[in-house]
Amino acid sequence: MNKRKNQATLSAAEKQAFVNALLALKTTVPSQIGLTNRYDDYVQIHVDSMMATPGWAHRAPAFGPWHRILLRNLELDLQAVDPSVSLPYWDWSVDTSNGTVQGSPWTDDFMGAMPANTDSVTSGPFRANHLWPINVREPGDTSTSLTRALGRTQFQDPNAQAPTLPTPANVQGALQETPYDAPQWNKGAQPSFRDRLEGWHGPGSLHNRVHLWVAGSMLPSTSPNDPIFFLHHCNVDRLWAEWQRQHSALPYVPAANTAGAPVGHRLTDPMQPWGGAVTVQSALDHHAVGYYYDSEPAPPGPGIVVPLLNLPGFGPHGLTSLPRWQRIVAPHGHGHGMEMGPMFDLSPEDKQAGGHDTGS
Ligand code: CU1
Ligand code: CU1
Repeated sequence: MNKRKNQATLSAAEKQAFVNALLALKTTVPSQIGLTNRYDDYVQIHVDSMMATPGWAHRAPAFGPWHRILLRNLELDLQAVDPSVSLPYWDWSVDTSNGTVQGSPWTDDFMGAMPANTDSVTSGPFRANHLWPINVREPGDTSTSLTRALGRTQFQDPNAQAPTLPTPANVQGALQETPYDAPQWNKGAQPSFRDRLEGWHGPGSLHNRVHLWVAGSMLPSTSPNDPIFFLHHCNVDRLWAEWQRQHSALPYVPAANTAGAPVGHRLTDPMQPWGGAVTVQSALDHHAVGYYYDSEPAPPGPGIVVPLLNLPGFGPHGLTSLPRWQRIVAPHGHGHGMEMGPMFDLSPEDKQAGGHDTGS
């Protein structure tokens, strides 16, 4: 079975293989939905997830399952380029430096080091004017290359500054929260592990804070433009898997047919754009999806079930019928298909503390 490793432990050769596979998706593997390349398909699908009503993937229960399948699909595409590659995770509660220190992903043999006085990525494999143009953009967004703040507040959203990353205590606190989700199944639902992991409540603003800390290309709905998106979400997925292990008696909620729960987020609902056999339920056991983490015991057996493998690539489900290229995150205007407001924000607890984390 596919083993996902902590990026801090990758060898130089493993880093290079991962980077090369990403570059291949961006430069040589064709799009399956009429875009420039296969990598950009993932950016567009993430945008589309926000355009649908109800949304497919955020501020609602399927936040965990939907991103799990998106990541697995990318991982399968990477493995079609190089079977030795698997998706690494960035444990942002431990490897917190924005410099080129041991364990940092911000090095020129991996995600790229940051220069001191700009938020432009100017070195490493994803640098400007090299192999990583930003093609899928929200209207009004003119940056055609990657930008990152990495905790420097002068380059961050002035309304949601994150000088620091979530702490191990923030993570441990969130892992204690049950049940998985709760009515109203939305942003701010409590108590809800999903809502706390996403970062809408609780100390540390976990997932959201990491987007706000990296900032730049990680702020809009096109955030998968930055490959760190996938290492970030891989860690988010790992934390969900850890929560599932620690609370194995607790079911996914909402169950099928739960009144008032959004379509696409109940247990047996198909998830878009995959549809068909890719349901919320099919994503619950990550071993059945085809991988495990180096931070958990190796599961017995090959464990390959993966309905995903037998499906065609992203089909027309829901994609061609959706309006594209409309600004979704509108600081001064209206969103489309979702509530107004920034895509990511600090929790009320962290807002009160001026962007600093607020304990555990
Ligand atoms: Cu997302
Ligand atoms: Cu995210």
